[in-house]
Amino acid sequence: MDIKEKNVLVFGSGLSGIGAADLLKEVGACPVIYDSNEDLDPEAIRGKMKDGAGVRVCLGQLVPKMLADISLAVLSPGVPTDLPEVERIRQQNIPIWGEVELAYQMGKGRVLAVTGTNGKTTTTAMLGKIMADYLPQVYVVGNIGTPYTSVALKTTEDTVTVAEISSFQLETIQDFCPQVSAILNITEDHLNRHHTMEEYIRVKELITENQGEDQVCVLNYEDLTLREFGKNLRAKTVYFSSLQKLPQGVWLDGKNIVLKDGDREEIITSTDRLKILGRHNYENTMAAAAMAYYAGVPVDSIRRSVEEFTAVEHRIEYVTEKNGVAYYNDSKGTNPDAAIKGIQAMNRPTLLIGGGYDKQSSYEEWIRSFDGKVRYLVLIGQTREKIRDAAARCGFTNTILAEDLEEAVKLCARMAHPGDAVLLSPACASWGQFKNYEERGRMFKEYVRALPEETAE
Ligand code: UMA
Repeated sequence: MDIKEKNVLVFGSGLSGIGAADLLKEVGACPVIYDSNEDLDPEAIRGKMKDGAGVRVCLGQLVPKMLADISLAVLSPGVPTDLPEVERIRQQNIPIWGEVELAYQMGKGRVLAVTGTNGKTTTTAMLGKIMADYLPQVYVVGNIGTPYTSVALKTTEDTVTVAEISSFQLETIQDFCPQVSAILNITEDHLNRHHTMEEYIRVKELITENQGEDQVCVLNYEDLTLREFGKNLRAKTVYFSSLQKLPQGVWLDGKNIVLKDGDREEIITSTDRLKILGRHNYENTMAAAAMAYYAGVPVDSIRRSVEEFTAVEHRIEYVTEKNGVAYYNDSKGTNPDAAIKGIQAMNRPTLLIGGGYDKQSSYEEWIRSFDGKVRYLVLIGQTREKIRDAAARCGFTNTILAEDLEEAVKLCARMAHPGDAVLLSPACASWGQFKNYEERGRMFKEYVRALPEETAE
């Protein structure tokens, strides 16, 4: 589609919206930024752009006249596709692309894309490192925090773009086609947006929709939905498994991560040599290694990179020790399944801080995974009563409701004994209390660092 001099509606004025608007302006299109939040300041929105002068900004209700001269609409990932405003755009026969599709259409070079309910950020960051250690120009983009549109015009036939792609972003792709894709796992999340598990799975699987037989899709063999899905792909399926030896693909053999491609079998590394912990992280490593291998990186180079890789911020991140208590920030534990990984990684009695925005998840499985490790569950946010009731149904009654994160940290500090851990791993999104999980994690670390150190008398 030729969008030069065309008016393009950019829905959402967050990171993705600004990235999209900048790109559109740079290619000679006319972005019109629309945001349903009428309290925003149009001047401030223009100010976030590289060159926002003269850009039309519409706030509040999306009225028909705003759509009169629009040729294309670009949705930010946070905008639900079944919103009445989006329906209105559809009724006007205006094509709708997601921000990722816009970037893909305008970008060049190879794309490697990672999706899955959990582990996406770690896998993307690790794959980004493997690729950047081997190749001169690599961009790491997407849900990880840098909008794809913000780098798309810098890409060339020789660059590689490593993208973390969420289900929100996959909903609005059209031609997006990674050379290598991966779906790490699919467990319950974002049901408020996708409504049913079937729909959530369908959307996740779109990552491989446009791939052909020269392309590769890496899937978790231990996720039964994905195991089945992999049997009928146009792309070459490569499985990884943390539980069993596979005829081909990547698997964990004791401590060794092994790759087999045809007759060639190689040990990529041993889990003892990795700086990230837990079975889920070994799975992330296997996925990243498989993707890099099929993107042409030699095993020696993959080995060096994965062994150097350290954990990403907000993912079971060690903060500090105060008065003999270790504090961990797992703010990225934004759904029950991710939070289960958080609690499983703890090897001390733990005071757990949970709760937040209600994505209509069920919490029982998370609570059952406490396994006697959680001394107190301190709850904050919209879901705090819901989680307390779910915990009571599971027989866990050591729950405390706190006003906010700061109070929760102080309560934990007061109740913790030397040798305990305090873990923020909320099983919920941060929205409503914080801008995003990063802000929640940063605030947690600030509150922890501000706790007084007791000095021996
Ligand atoms: N908006 C509307 N109407 C709506 C919804 C939102 O006008 O119905 C407006 C809001 O008023 C706001 C803007 O849209 O001004 C926000 O857009 P957005 O929610 O798409 O957020 P961005 O700042 O563009 O950030 C997005 C991703 N956010 C979401 O998917 C919710 C970021 O992922 C991503 O890092 C960024 O693009 C860059 O690619 C964050 C996230 O929470 C980390 N992702 C979810 C997750 O990981 O679970 C999917």
